[in-house]
Amino acid sequence: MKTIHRMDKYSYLNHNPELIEELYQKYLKNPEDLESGWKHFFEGFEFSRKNYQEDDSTSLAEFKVINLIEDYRKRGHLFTKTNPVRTRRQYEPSLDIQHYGLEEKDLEQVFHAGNKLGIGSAKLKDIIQFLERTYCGSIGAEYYYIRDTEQVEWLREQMESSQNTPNFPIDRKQRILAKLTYAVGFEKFIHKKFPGQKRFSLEGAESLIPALESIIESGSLRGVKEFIIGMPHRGRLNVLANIMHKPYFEILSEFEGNEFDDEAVLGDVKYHMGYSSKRPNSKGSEIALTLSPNPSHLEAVSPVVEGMVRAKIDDHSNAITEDNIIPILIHGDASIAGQGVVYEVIQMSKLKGYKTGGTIHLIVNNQVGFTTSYLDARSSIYNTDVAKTIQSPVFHINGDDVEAVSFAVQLAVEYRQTFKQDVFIDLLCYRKYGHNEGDEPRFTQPLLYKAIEKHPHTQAIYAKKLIEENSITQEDIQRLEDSFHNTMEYSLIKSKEVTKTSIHNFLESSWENIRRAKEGDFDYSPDTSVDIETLQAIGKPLVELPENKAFYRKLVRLQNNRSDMLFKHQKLDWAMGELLAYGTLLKEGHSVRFSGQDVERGTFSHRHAVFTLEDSCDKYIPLQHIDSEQASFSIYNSLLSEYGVLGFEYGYALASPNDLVIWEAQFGDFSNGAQIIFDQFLSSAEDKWNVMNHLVVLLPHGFEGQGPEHSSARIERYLTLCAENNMQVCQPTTPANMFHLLRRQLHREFRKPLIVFTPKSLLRHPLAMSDLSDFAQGAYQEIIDDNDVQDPNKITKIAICSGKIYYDLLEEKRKRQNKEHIAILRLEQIYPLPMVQIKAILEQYPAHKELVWVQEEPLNMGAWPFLKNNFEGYELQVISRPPTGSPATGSSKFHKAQQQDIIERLLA
Ligand SMILES: Cc1ncc(C[n+]2csc(CCOP(=O)(O)OP(=O)(O)O)c2C)c(N)n1
Repeated sequence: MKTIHRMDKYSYLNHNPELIEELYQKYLKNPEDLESGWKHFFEGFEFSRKNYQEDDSTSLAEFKVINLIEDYRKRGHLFTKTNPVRTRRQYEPSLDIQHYGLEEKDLEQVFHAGNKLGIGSAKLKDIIQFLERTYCGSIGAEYYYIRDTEQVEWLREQMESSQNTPNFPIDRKQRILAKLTYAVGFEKFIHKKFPGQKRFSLEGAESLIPALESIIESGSLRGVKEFIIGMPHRGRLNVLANIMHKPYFEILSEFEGNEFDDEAVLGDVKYHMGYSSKRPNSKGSEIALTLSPNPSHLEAVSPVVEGMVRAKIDDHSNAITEDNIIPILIHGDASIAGQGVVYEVIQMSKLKGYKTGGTIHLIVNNQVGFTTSYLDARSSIYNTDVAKTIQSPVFHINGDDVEAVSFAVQLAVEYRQTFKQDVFIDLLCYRKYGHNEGDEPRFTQPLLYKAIEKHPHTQAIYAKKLIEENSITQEDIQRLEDSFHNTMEYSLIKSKEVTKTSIHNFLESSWENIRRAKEGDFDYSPDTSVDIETLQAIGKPLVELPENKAFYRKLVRLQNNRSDMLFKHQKLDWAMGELLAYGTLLKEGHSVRFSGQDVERGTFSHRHAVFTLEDSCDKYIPLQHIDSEQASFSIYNSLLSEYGVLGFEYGYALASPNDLVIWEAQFGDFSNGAQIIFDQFLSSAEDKWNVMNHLVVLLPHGFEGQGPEHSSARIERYLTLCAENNMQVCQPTTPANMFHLLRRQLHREFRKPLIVFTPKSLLRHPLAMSDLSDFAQGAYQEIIDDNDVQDPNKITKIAICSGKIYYDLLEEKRKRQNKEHIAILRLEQIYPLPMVQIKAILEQYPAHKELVWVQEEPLNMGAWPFLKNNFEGYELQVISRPPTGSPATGSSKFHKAQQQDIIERLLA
């Protein structure tokens, strides 16, 4: 239906009674056919008619008032007093009564429409005063676009019944003032004692502290036991001190730049560190708080926090549910508007694989990003407009009205707890200094900073208000300030005794029994074998489908083939290797979580971990039917995101050290969309923040003549990130080795991220099959010897390669005569480079004169650039494609010629 805009409505009201009649008839037939504004309009009309039997002209005037009320609800947020330091932009049309066909003289007129606000029949001027107070004061609410009428009604009721005006008891006011005093005092103290040191002060936005306090307090009074917070640099130290209760002296000691207490880590700057703590609420109940460590990369922590929360919800060994854990994401106004990962995270919020029962988003809106004005930072009116994609309410609040802040965030918590949806709080404030304390803001924002200079700080504004209303005395305030100052002075003295900075192991309790990796850990792989009987018992339900359900015939055939592989031929393909790895881990009590694009079936149709019924969309997941005692298996096709989803899975793994957590890229090259997570988390987090992680990343890789895209997962990039055994980079070539690799992830006493380059065409290659007995013995083979070699003493040339090219070389070598002097080894783990294992194999070939690395990637890519520098003790030559800018050719013929050339160069 054509949308009728509000301006049109007045003219309809005044000049087009026929059109109103037409709309009314439509309304009578089906109210849902009308735009919601008109629907509400006619509801009001009906209400008046039924209750007051009015004549037409009175009804028309009532309509106009109802229309005005509706517009306050819808557009009132555009006319609020929410900006503490400057006037707002002007929006047209305004809410002036003239725009509604009403006049000055109507102000004294009584309208029944007041009933819609719960104030009974009332004069128009009183109705407007009510609306101004509710919708145009310190709180601007955007909620009328929500399509779920129950939510709209609920929000309306909450806000109108209270007129969005808090009526707090004195003790709550005093608590708010105390928090504000600590927040302000903390920044001032550090500013004075450590001049010139970066701290990304919260000054100008100190009401963030009472806001968080109110979220935590009201959440915990509604049963919430745990909050996991993600936030950027700004105000982080203040949050650590005044919300997380990290001791002041510890924070102050960090300004000394001491070395870290753990020599094995490099550490990070103080405003990136994570922290976990337990503290009581006002009634003494314990609340667990975690602040995730985060990199400088704004918003990168958002998906990570969501993943952590979800892992806790999924873990059935605790009592955590969506009801009692809340993720809190704190954003900057520039970063929430500009960073695409925010959108990715928000799109996850209602998906079954990723939802966390609603996130509280808190925006520290200081109206500037570094030096950039909000006018250059977004096209949307509000920084929070992304909220509308998921129909979340947004509260824009004047940060100087700290009671309004406390009140609105409490409402946000209640909304989250009632509807389990995301909610946004846009805290309008300012930034006292430049981007950091040493940065000159007047270079770029002279006018804004003139206003800020003259502006009293939030605590002074609130203290004045409380004194004026006799809630507190000037002496009380002085005492509060002095006492806080003394605490800080004492903490400063104590901080001087600290000689080393301790890196807190956040989420410590989950990681209790897991040690850090040490020297020698990678010289071998642990036994990960499973005996044949157990493999077949676990495998049986994996190769079957329920009798009473109908499946597409090709799927039935697939399962029959799998059954034959397992029981008849005892020779398994890649998919079976993978499924048995998951199955055996599940049986051992490790939950498995797997997500990525199209992972349920698998991009290359090899996995089929999920079977869709033929006559419905129901799904059957064999890995969930292994045993009544098994751990949980979940697999989710993800939204089309890399950055957000990888960040989520990284966070999930952080909070679940005993689960196998896997993310698979559709093709390996797409993983660069998530580069920030690889750089800032997976490869470096252990060094920076002393946190381990064991996320498995599967990246399909291999040069198969399919063009420049999808051939290379960029092995070289991962290898440049490797040092100090920070992560594992592997490329297994057999199903059994993949099985052992996945199992190894949880069969060691420490945890490390695992990047696996996985096959595409090799998934169905007849040579890339493994005997069942290979699963029943041994461990992950970091390097695989050449089993074709008859007499090791005759080997003069050794080729080492990795991945699919092995099979190309093998097939060609077998075809040719007189190649018995060449051995082909497979490097299945490129990092940590298994030199101990490599040496042991090379020593078996005493006559070898030539050692050559063969790769299908161009010379400037693949493992070669890494091996050239790290293959110590041997002279290694190389055969590869020539160096190129693009990873692979778009011509399948040229691809074949290049591949053949590589083979020739080895075998000629
Ligand atoms: C992804 C990313 N790009 C650039 C930067 C550099 N940077 C640091 S702070 C900042 C401005 C952030 O503005 P806003 O989100 O409004 O937060 P504020 O600093 O104003 O609190 C920028 C661009 C960054 N940290 N992360």
